[in-house]
Amino acid sequence: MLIKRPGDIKTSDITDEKIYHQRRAFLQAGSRAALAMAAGAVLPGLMFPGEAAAQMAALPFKKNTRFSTDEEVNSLKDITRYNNFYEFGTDKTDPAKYAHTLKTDPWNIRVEGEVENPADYQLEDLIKESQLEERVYRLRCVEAWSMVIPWVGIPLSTLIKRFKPTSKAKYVEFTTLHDPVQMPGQKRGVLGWPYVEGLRMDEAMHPLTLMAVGLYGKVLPNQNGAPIRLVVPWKYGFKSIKSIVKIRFTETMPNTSWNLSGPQEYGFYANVNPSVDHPRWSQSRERRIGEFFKRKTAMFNGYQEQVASLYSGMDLQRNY
Ligand SMILES: Nc1nc2c(c(=O)[nH]1)N[C@H]1C(S)=C(S)[C@@H](COP(=O)(O)O)O[C@H]1N2
Ligand SMILES: [Mo]
Repeated sequence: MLIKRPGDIKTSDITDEKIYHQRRAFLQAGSRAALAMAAGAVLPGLMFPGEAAAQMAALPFKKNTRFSTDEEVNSLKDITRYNNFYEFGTDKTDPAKYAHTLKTDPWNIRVEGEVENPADYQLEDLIKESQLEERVYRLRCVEAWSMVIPWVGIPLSTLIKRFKPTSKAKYVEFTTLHDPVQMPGQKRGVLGWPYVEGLRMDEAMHPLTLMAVGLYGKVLPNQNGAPIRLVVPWKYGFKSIKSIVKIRFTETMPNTSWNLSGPQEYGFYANVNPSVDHPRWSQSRERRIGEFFKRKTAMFNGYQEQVASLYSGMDLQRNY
């Protein structure tokens, strides 16, 4: 497979690849869904989704090298066609095929609970008023594969400071959109819907924790959790909840979808930890997508230096 560093990637490469796939999907589907996709594109009046994608284009961002790995990034193809997003099916290729039914503009985020400024925020405004950063992070799935992804996003701490949680707020709960029409996978009971996740307040405020709105310098593709998803690089991928419509500050530990579906297998913390195995498989190694040989999984996915202090004194065998 093709591995490139972000600097080597020409905008034209990405745009061309995107246009190609969308046009192909358009031609193959030739259906109402494809027309809906064209109609729902960011720029009204453009009939061909490929052209809309070309315009969607670049997000303004500043590179954050301090928080970026210099490992090779995965290709756009890997990042956008090997996904977990059960709202669109459980196969890795389902989200790329079906997530075009999600309408991401306009997008509202409700902020509620233990917070001084509860409100409905328009995503567009939050983005306009923030400095977007590019950060290249490792993502490690509990299923023992991993990728390196050049995200573009806003540090979650920046948003939280703006929302002003009260002194009672000890946790943050995130909720994905619940709409079985736009997300047909929600018609099946593979998980409880909507998908929910949570972080302890210090984890949410940690400088590595990002709310991504883009990747590879472009608006986030639907299959990666458009228009806004969480990225917590030292935790298993499932903590990084997609297509977020609600952020709630709570005094008590919130429920999480995976913990509800299998408490023995998926704990609240879900820190990447090679010495605590999943009950059905080892967590000591992982396969980087695009590579053949497995590599060793690092404690906290390699972010130990930055995050270990969050868990000092905690038994990580018990709090998995
Ligand atoms: N709403 C929602 N968020 C989700 C999931 C999901 O099924 N639904 N899957 C999670 C899992 S298991 C992983 S590994 C990552 C995958 O993110 P990616 O497709 O951008 O690589 O998304 C996470 N966020
Ligand atoms: Mo995952």
